[in-house]
Amino acid sequence: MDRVRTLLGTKYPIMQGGMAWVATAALAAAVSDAGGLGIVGAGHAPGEWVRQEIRKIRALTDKPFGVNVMLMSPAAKDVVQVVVEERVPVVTTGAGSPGPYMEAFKAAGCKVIPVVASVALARRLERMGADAIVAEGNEAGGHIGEISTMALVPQIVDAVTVPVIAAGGIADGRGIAAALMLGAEGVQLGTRFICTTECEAHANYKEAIVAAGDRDAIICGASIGHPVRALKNQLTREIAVLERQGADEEELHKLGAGRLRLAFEQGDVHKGSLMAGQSAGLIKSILSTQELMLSLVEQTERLLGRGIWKN
Ligand code: TUI
Repeated sequence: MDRVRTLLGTKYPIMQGGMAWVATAALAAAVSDAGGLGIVGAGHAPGEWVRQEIRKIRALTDKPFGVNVMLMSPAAKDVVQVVVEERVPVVTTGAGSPGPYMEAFKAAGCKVIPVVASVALARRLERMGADAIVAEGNEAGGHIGEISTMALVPQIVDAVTVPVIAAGGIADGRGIAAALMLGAEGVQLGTRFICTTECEAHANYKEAIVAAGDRDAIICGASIGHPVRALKNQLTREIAVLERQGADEEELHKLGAGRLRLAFEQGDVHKGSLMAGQSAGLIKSILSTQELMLSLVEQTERLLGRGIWKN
């Protein structure tokens, strides 16, 4: 467990997911201040937006933080350049392989923690110098793989020697304790951090997660090979109709474009994309990041013993 705290330079081995739009400097700074690793999600944003967020977080906290590079973004290369120039302490990546950028990250002294959904990619990235691996099960929100957290985490733990951080379906101390039992040495939570006061998402988005039940976070886009988990609403129903009609990638992308922003900024819970994981059904409150972090730590310690994260 201490390998992850040492690598991140944090009090707790708890990371906040680098969610597109949702994970701004305000949220990331609050998580880092509370003893976790806050992460700015670059999503599809241009490099210069990411630079501004890095400067904001540095003005808000002196604690370590990370940036998530979404590799499917057309701006990914520019974002990588900014991350390297700014010497961001921790870089996580998603939706692809960061292989081509690995050397640049390492040369800038960034710790690289790719998010993966398969054993094969975890192995490949360890060979390329990844400092740790986030094993993300398909309970997670947003762009996901095919394997559940319960099955994926121990298989990646067995396949690599670097520390593994579990993600997908975790929203409380029970989930954290379970992940540690599977051999993970840290955890990453996304959806749970949306429901915090410091998260800048529209209140309607947060309240939709709090109101969600066990079957509300569904998968869209699997027919074109880009499965995305989001809360069921008018948008997901329209996408499902198009998918049943055999719509191609272009049509589906046209329908999906700009919808996360619509949810985040306007709070449009009907036409917006309310990306969220299956843990939405577990989340019943909007807390301050500090309160949330303390309750996660308290619950985990109650299960696994006081003082597991002393010092
Ligand atoms: O990346 C994520 N989750 C995301 S990215 C995102 S942005 C977006 N916006 C609109 C539409 C679609 C996406 C929202 N959520 N999680 C990490 C993750 N990476 N999960 C799965 C993967 C993954 C999948 C395939 C990583 C690599 C991969 O293949 C790489 C290869 O080349 O083998």
